[in-house]
Amino acid sequence: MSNPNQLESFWMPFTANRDFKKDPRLMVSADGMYYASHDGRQILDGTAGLWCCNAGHNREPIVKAIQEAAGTLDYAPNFQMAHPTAFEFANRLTSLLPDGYEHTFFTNSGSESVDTALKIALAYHRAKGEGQRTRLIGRERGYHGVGFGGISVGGISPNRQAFGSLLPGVDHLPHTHDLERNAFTRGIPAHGAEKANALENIITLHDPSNIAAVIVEPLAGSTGVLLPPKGYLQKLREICTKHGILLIFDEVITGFGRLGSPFATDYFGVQPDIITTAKGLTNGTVPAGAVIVQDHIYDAFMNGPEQAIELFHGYTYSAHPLACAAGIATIDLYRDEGLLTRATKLSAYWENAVHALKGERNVIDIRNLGLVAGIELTPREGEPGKRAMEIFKKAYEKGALIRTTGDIIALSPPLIIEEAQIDELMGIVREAINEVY
Ligand code: PXG
Ligand code: PLP
Repeated sequence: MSNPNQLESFWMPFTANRDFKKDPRLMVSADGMYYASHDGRQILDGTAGLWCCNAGHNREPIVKAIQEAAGTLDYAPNFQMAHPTAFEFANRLTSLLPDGYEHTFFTNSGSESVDTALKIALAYHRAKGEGQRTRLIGRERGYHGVGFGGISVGGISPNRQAFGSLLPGVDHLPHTHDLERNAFTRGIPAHGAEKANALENIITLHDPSNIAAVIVEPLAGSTGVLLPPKGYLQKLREICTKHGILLIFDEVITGFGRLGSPFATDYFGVQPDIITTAKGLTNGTVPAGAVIVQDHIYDAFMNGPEQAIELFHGYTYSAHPLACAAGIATIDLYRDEGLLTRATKLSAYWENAVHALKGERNVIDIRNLGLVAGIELTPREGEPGKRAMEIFKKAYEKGALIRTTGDIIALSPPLIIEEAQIDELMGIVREAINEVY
C-alpha cells in the first residue's frame, strides 16, 4: 500500500538520506526567484535550482510550450525517424553559438552529454584513421557528471572511490585552485596559467599520437567555483591544437548566460572542438542535454556509405518532443529578456555584494565571475564539510537556498535576479555564516 508521507522509498541522490529524512526540506511550488517550502515559507533561490533555472521558475511561456507539446505529440522515436521540433530546436541552439558549430547531438542530462562527447571524440579519431588515439585527459577537482566516462575523467575522489577501476587510459591535469596566490581575487585570477603546461608533460609521457581529448569545465562549478587563471584556457587550446588533440569544454553550468555571455567559449574567446550542455538548455524544466560540435567533427563522420549509420550511439529520449518544446521556448525567453548577457550588467553589483563578506567568520576566500560566486571557509578540525552544511541549513531556515560543497558555499542565482534580491541573499548568507562556529 502506498503511503505518501513515508520518506523511505525514495533513495535520494547525493544526499545524506538518514539525516535528511529526520528533518526534510521540501519545495512544493516555485515562481520567479522564489520557492515555496512545505512549511509555507518563501525561499529565495540562490542557486537556480541546481544551476539550471536560469530564467527563474515556472515561466509561463515555457510551461505553456510543454503543456501544448504534451497534448500534441507525446513521444516519437528519433532512431531512423524524427519529429519537426527536434530540427527546430537544433537550429535554434546552434544559432546561439559562434559560426562553425552547426551540429548538435541531443541527450537527457549533463552526464549523458559528457559520455556522448567522450565517445564522439574516440570515434572521430577512428573515423580519421587514428584509432590509436584513445587516451582521455580530465582534471583534478573536475565534475563531469556521474556516468562511468564522466567519473573517470572527473577529479572528485568521493565520486570515484567506490566504483571500481573506471575507464582505463585516463590522466588528470592539476586543478587551478591557488588560495595562497589568488585568495579574494575579483574575477579572473592572475596566477596559475602555467598549470596548463602540465598537459605537455602528460602528452610527452604517452606520446601525442595516443591522446584523443582533453575535457575541462571552463569554470569548475560543482567542486566549489574554481576559476581559470588568466591565459590558462588559451594555453590548453594551443597545446591541443599543436598535437591534434580535441578540446572539450563542459559547459553544463557555464552555458546559457551564467558568465554574461551565451557560453563560456564566447566569454573567454577560446573555441573548443566540442561543447557539452544541459541544465539551462530547458531552464531545468524537462531533462535535456546537448553536445554541440564543430563542423569538422560532424564532417569526419559523414564519409561512409550514405545508408550506413554513422554513429552507433543515442538515447530513447534524445530530442524528446517535450524537451524540444521546452528548449525552444527557453531560448526564445532568454532572447526576449536578454538573459544570456544580463549577468554582464549585474556582475559588478554581484561582485561587490559578495566581496563585502570578506572578514566574516571563517571566510578564507571569495571568488566571483558573471553571476557565480564561491565563498570558501576554513574547515572545522576533523570535520570537513560540516561547517558549510550547518550554514546551508541556517540559510534555509532564514529563507534562502544556497549550495555547499565541502566547505565552500557556491551561489548561482537565476539570471533574472534584481539588485534588492542580491542584497537579500547576501544578508542571509552573512547572518548564517556568523551564526555557525
Ligand atoms: N558537467 C558539469 C560541468 C556539471 O556541472 C554535469 C556535467 C552533470 O549533469 P547532470 O545533468 O547529469 O547532473 C554537471 C552537473 C553542484 C551540482 O552542487 C552540480 C551539478 C549537478 C548537481 C550538483 O554544484 N552539475
Ligand atoms: N536498457 C534496456 C534493457 C533498454 O532496452 C534500453 C533502451 O532501449 C536501455 C537500457 C537504454 O535506455 P535509454 O535509451 O533510455 O538510455
